[in-house]
Amino acid sequence: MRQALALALGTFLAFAWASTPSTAATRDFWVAAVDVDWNMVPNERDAIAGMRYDASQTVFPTVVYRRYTKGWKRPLRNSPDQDLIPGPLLRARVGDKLRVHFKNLDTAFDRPHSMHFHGVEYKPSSDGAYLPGFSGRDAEVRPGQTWTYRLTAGSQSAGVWPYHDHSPSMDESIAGGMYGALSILGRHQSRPDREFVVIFAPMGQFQTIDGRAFVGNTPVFRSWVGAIVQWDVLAMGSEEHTFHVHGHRWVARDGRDVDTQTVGPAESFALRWREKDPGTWLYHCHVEQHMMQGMIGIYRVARR
Ligand SMILES: [Cu+2]
Repeated sequence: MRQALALALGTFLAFAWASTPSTAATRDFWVAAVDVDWNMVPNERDAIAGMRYDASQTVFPTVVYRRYTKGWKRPLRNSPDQDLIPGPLLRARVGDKLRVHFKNLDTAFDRPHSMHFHGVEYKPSSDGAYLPGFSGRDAEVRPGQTWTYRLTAGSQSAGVWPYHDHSPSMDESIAGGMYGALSILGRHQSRPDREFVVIFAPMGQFQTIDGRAFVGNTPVFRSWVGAIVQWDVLAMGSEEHTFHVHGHRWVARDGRDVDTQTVGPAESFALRWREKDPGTWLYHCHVEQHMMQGMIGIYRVARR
């Protein structure tokens, strides 16, 4: 009896395995480090507090990650919601291989740069982290040079993870916005209808979301009633942040329903809901000092 059961179970598992769609793919991404003048407050105001700023307070030269077409032929927007900060959202599925082709096109600062990825599997030559005497060219890609990082989305890689510069210029590069996110679906997980990336990080005198401060500058995320919405929430820097969305709740990792969730340096989480609440809502860090220094934005749900 036990043998028969084991056989039946084995047959079932073999069938389940065989019927798993073979979707594993190799995904190529083309990314470069480019120097830009970045404006943290393009509309020059904190509309909620009624404060005004001018460009001398909000613009600074920095280096960021930019998405390119194959062979770095043509620059692209990093995503529909964000032009340059964060870097491109690198999407994959468990089982996929990722090849991230990186070129340092920084001509303003003459700094080395790199990409270091959380959450995925790789050999030390794709670590991108500078360690004198041990690390190689992956960890200090000089201006004009390139490196290809070879990553695998393993069985423990489902979720959202940060990537960032880990070269000798790591400190100033991260302070200047050299970070982004990987978004890896589970083997059988469907894609959401909308996916929003929120990266909390300090920048200059401001506390920013995706390198911008205050409503009207931070991304305006949009969805519609019935849409499956995913928020990818990450933090860089040295502080904890508490992600909060008005009028909505979601299920945290421990199974509780929450409307506020904490994220610390280099931590990340993804959350989903099916949208049912039309209107214009706020999302923000609920550390109130951070919110007042810029970590707040608008989320708009169409009635549809
Ligand atoms: Cu915060």
